[in-house]
Parts: sequence; C-alpha cells; structure tokens
Amino acid sequence: MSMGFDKEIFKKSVLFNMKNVFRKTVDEATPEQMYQAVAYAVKDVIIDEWIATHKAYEDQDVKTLYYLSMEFLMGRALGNNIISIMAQPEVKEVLEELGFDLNTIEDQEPDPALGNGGLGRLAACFLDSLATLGYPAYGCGIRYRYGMFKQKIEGGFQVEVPDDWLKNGYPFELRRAEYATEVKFGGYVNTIRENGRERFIQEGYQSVLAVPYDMPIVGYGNNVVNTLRIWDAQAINTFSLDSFDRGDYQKAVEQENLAKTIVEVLYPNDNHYAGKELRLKQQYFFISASVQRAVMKYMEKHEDIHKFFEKTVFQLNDTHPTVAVPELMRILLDDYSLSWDEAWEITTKTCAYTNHTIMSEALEKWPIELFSRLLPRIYQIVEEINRRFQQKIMEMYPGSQEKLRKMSIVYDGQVRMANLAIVGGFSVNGVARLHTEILKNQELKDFYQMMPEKFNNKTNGITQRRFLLHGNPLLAEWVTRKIGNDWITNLPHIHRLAIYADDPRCRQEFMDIKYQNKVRLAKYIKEHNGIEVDPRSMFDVQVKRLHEYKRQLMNILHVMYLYNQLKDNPNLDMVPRTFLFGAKAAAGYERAKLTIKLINAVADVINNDRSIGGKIKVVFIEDYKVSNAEIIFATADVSEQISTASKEASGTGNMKFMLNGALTLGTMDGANVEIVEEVGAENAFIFGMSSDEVIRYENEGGYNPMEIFNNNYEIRRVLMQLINGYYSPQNPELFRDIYNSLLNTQSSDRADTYFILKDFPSYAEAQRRIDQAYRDEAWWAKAAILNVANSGKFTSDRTIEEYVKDIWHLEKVKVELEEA
Ligand code: GL4
Repeated sequence: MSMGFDKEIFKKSVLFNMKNVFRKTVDEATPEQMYQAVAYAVKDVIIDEWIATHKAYEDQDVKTLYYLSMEFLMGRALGNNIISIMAQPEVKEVLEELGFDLNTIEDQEPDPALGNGGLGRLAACFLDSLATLGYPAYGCGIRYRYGMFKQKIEGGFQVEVPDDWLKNGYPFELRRAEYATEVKFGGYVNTIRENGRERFIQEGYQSVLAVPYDMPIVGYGNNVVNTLRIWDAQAINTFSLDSFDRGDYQKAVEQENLAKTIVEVLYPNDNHYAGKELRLKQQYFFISASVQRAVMKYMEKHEDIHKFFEKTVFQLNDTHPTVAVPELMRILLDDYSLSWDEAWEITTKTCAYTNHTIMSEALEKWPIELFSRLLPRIYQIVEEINRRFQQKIMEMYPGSQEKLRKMSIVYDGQVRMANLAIVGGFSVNGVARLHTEILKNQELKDFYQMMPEKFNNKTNGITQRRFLLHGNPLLAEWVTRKIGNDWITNLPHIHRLAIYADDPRCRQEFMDIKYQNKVRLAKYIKEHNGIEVDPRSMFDVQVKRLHEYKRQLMNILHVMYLYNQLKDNPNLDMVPRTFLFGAKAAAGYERAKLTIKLINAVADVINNDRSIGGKIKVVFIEDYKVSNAEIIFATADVSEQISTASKEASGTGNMKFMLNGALTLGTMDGANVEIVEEVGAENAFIFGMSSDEVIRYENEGGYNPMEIFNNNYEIRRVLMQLINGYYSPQNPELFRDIYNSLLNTQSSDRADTYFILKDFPSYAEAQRRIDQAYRDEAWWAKAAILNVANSGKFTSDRTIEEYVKDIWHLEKVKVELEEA
C-alpha cells in the first residue's frame, strides 16, 4: 500500500464525484458512471503528485525530454494508474464495499487509441518507463477526435467504425487553455530591413489555435507524474485577426474549417505513407505548438537562448515530427534574431531521430509544391539547410553526383524527411541490433559513411507493468511468490525464476495459470465473437497490424495445408490447436483486407467441419487493441513472429509474448534475433531465410515462386484452393488477387514479394517440431518458464536508460510529497 493512500478518504471521494458529476448515489449508478467517479477520485490522488513533480523539476532546473510523436497508443489508464499509485487492493475493496467489481469498472473505459501499432505503443511504453525511472519528460502529440477505427467483422470482412473515444468525456485529461499557441499556415514570406538585417515575416496566412490537453503519466510507486500533452485545434477568434483582415468573413470561415479538420482523425496507416496534405498540416500543427512552448518554457527560467540544448532534447519518433528541425530554426532566426550558424548549432544539438522502418513505402517525401505552399517560411529554411548540406557533400566527395542524388534533402521535386532528420540532429538510431546494422550498411549507408558518429542502436522494450503486472495478474502473483516483487521495476531480476524451470510442481503451476488465462480469453471470445474455443488446446497466436511483410498469409496458408492433411487422414496424430489471429488492416489496403476475409473464410469451413474432431480451430479476434492484447498475450503457447527477414525493424509484440511465457516461432528478423540470443535457440522455433539471403535475392534476383508451385504438390494444392472456390463457393474469384500476388509478376513488383512460398517448407517444418515438442509437457513448461526468466533485457526501462546515457543525458529526479 502506498504511504499516502487512505481508503476511507478515497471512498468519500468516489461518493462525492458520483454526486457532483452525475447527481446520483452509488446505488443508482451505472458501471460507466462508476468508472467515471472512480477515475476522478484516482485523478484526485494523482494531482498532488503531479504538482509536486513539476515543482521538483522547476526547483532543480532539470533538462527535459520532449518525445515528439504523431502517435501514442496508450491503452486504458484507470487500471494502470491504480497499480502505479500502489492502491489496487484498497480500491478493489472500496469498490466491493460499494457493490462493484474492479474489472468490470475498468472495462468501461474506452481505449485511447491514438496510434496504429508498434510505433505508437512504443511511445506509450517509453512514457511509462520515463516516469517510473524519474526522468523529466513530456510526450507531445495530437488529440485526435477519432482515434484508430474500431473493427467489426461482417460476413468475414473488416468494417471500419469511427472511434468516438471522447463521447462521454475522458476523466484523466486536463485542458490547459493558458498554454494555447497560434500555428500559422500558408500565405507568403515578406522581408523587411531592421537594424541593418533582413527579417522574414509570414503574411496572408491562416492560423489555428493549438490548445493543449494534459494527461498524467504516473510512475510506479515513486510519486513521479509526467505529462502527455496532446494538442487540440480551435479556431482563432475573428477579432484577433490582423486589423487588415478584420471583417474578412471568408477567411474566418476557412480558419474555422481548418481547425475542425486538422485534428479530426488519426491516419490508420502503419508502415505506409499516403502523402495527404492534411497529414502534413497535422505534423506542423503539433510540432509548431510543442516547439514554441518548449522555447517559451525555457525562456521563463533562463536568459541565454544559446544554451537551449543544455536543458532540452527533442526525440523525433520516426520522420513524422521532422518539421521540428526547421521550426526550431525559424524561431531562433526570426523570433530571437540569431545568426544561421548560431541557430544551426542549437538545433542540431537539440534534435535526435529514431528510424522505425526500412519499408520503402513508408518513406515520407513531400512534393515541393505542397510543402512550400503550406509552410512557406519553413520551406525557405529547408532549402537553405539543403544548400549548405550539399556544399558539405561536395567538399567531402568532390564532383560526386551519386552522393548528391542519394543524400540531398530537396531533390527531384521532393522534400525528403528522413534526410532532413538525419542532417538536422545529432543522433540517428535504429530499434533493434539487426535493424541498425541494415540502416548502416544498406538503407542509410551513405549517411553512415559521412557521419558515423551519429548512428547508434536502441533495441526496443516493453513495460512489464502493463504487460505482466496488469495484464496477467495470475502469473504476476506467481512470479512474486517465487522471487519477490522487484521484477516490477527491475525486470532482469526475473531471471531468478530460472531455477524453478526444473521443478515439476512449478511447471504444473505455470501451466495451470496458462490454462486459467485461456479460460478467461475463451470467455471474452464467446462474449465478443460468439465463437467457442477449447482452453485445453495449444494456443498459437499472431496478433499485430495486418501487412504483407508480416505474412499472416503464410500462417493461414499453413492452416489450409494442415487441414488438407487432416482431410486426407482424419486419424492424423496431432496436438489440438487453436490458431488465433488479431489484426487491423489500413482502411485503404485492399489486399490486407482480403487476407482478413481469407482467414475468416478458412475459419468458417474448418470450425464447422465435424469430421476433423476439433483438432484445428481458427479464430479471428475482432478489434485487436491494447486492452484485449493484454489478455491475449497471457494465453499464448506459440508466438508467431514470421515477418520476411529484414522487414520488421524490431517488433514489440514478440517481447510481450516472451514475457508471458510463449515460445517464439520466428524468423531471424528484428528483435527476434536478440530474443533467441537471450532464451537460447533450443527454447524457440526458428525458420526461414536470413536477412542477408533476402537482401541478396532482392538485389540480384533469381527467385522464382513458380518453380516452387510446380515442384511442390502440397503448396500447389493450397494455392489452387484460393481460386477454385474451396473457401468461397459463392465467388470462386474472390481470392484471385492473393493468388496472383504469389505467382504472377505484376508491373514492377516481383511475384511473392515477401518470399512466402520460399519460406513455406521451413515454416511447415518448424510447425511440425512444435507439434512434437508440445507433447512433452514437462519440456514445454520448462521452455516457457525459461522464456519468462530470460525476458529481462526487453523491459523498456532498459531501453530508456540507454537513450538517457547515450542521447538524452537526463538526470533522475526524486519527488517527496509534503505530508498533508
Ligand atoms: C514500427 C516497426 O514496424 C516495428 O517493427 C517496431 O517494433 C515499431 C517500434 O519501433 O515501429 N515502425 C512502424 S512505421 N510501425 C511500427 O510498428
């Protein structure tokens, strides 16, 4: 129990909020109202720590991290906040006394889903770790009116439903109108002479008012509360327009519309750039507001803008926030009248960039026409950054058009954001060892050769507080009973579990907990999808965004192949298995959506075939999101991490599965490499081509999937079933596009771009090894426990400590609460 937490005061606070917000007593309250009242009561506890934290930061004049990100996939806050203030047992009791169940109350909260997948969830894990470790940090992002769409499955197809997460108000957020900031778009740049210098001013622009909403990020048991600041857009009051523009009705209406649309919706693309103008507006909107505020905050307490970088660091979460580089330059040049060299030194000592993908379709490149029209002054600055950088290239590589072509920031009519991020900062990092090596030796080779000192690796991590302590309470209690509870803030200590891996009783306890968790998920699936699953079967799980490179298709093709074997031989000796899928496809990604339909079509046929004796079940879990992820990870026996080697920068789901005792079935890709290194190859199932082999085929050619099709009967049979109506009798042509993607060369693309057929035989073979291994219960339990025991490296606490040491250079702060 936390020192400051008083059960009776808390109870009164719940009753007070119920009355004050809903004019109700607890007996009349719905679970949703109870959730709100409890959330307000928890916020009330947090607020004092929040104030104390910011006072400590001010008193100690700390260096502050601004983690700039278009996405924060937070998941529900209530349960985690209760855990972080160490009041879970007491809150549970209070609720029981009032006639409510804590889990039911937690389930009332909408998932704030202001992110797509791994990249946004990583940002959320980082905020948790920063607060728990006591580092001064802000997350800065956008308060999307609609977050990630909700997924419904209708007739096997994905249907996107808007996510109206703010419908009932969000109790944990705080509107901070006093920090509202103006952001300007469009118009033109004028120069005036002032004290013998040229000054640049933007005129004829439209502007919006950025209004911040703050959410508390509660450190675990340490009184530290950091802030996630997400910006809302509001129309600028017509009366505050320039006198020239006053009464310009047209302009007022346009500004109103701009404000309305700018934060309307999160773009639902993962690892894909759509090039929409509104997206660039979103980027500049939250970056300009965040950077302006960071500078103002610094200047409140400091005299000398030249030392800005000593107290501030901006981490750019992928290239989406890269306009921070020219925006900071603009403020230093135009508002603080610094020289170019002074401004450049400050900017490049403040900004650092993380690369999260090598997928070429994710590379952000804005047409000059669009960029300069929307951000005229920013574009001027980018051009000048580019001019000076090209000069540097020419000094180092005289006459090399090749180097200019590859590294220029403005080139071929486009502004290349990755190049700008690399040039405008002091650090470039990848997110797993293999990924960073690929950046250095392939994708960003020229930059690495020119500025090797900037490059470094920071292997991703996840927070054990959400993905074990909150998500898997049975296992968390078991671990604590065995080894004590310091794994909660020091995950490597979980290695002490290793000795229990050899104890038959512990193995049994562990597998019993897995079973209980399967029962919990089975109940969820029954309630939400109406499908029965057998908790005694092996759970083989692939949950992540749907993307061709992640190869959900290979997984379902293998299920089809297994089913064929069972049909040939109904007595086939195999361990009963439930294949679970969960994935959202970007709304415009047709092939990904068709893959969802295929999974559901296969599920329909197999789940209704009594002749196979229930040996295979296939379940597509609707609306995969952080809150159901927590209960899915807890159930898994097999963790499917089967991306084409070199394509998955890191993956983080892989770590969440490992922490919950699933064995990895994976390629040597992303962080899988390091997972296998920690747990030992004998406790994982590795298959497929290496990234070197994949890259060699990509560069030199020589892969022909048709050869495999012609020579492998089993594969041919499965592929034919895609086009002969086996799974779509009403419309045999339905899956033609998937069939074509594997076999036919389309325009520029090689057939089977992601080497599904190439890796299929070794994948099927690894699946056979799993079937065999699972029969040895003792062995399996041991390997599962060893996965948990060796997951210590993959805490985001470790990742954050590495960022702090190598990039951010922050100091830990202690927050003491005054006695009430
Ligand atoms: C991603 C990568 O695809 C994923 O491998 C990685 O774990 C994650 C966080 O670093 O970033 N990049 C993009 S884009 N979306 C992701 O999830």
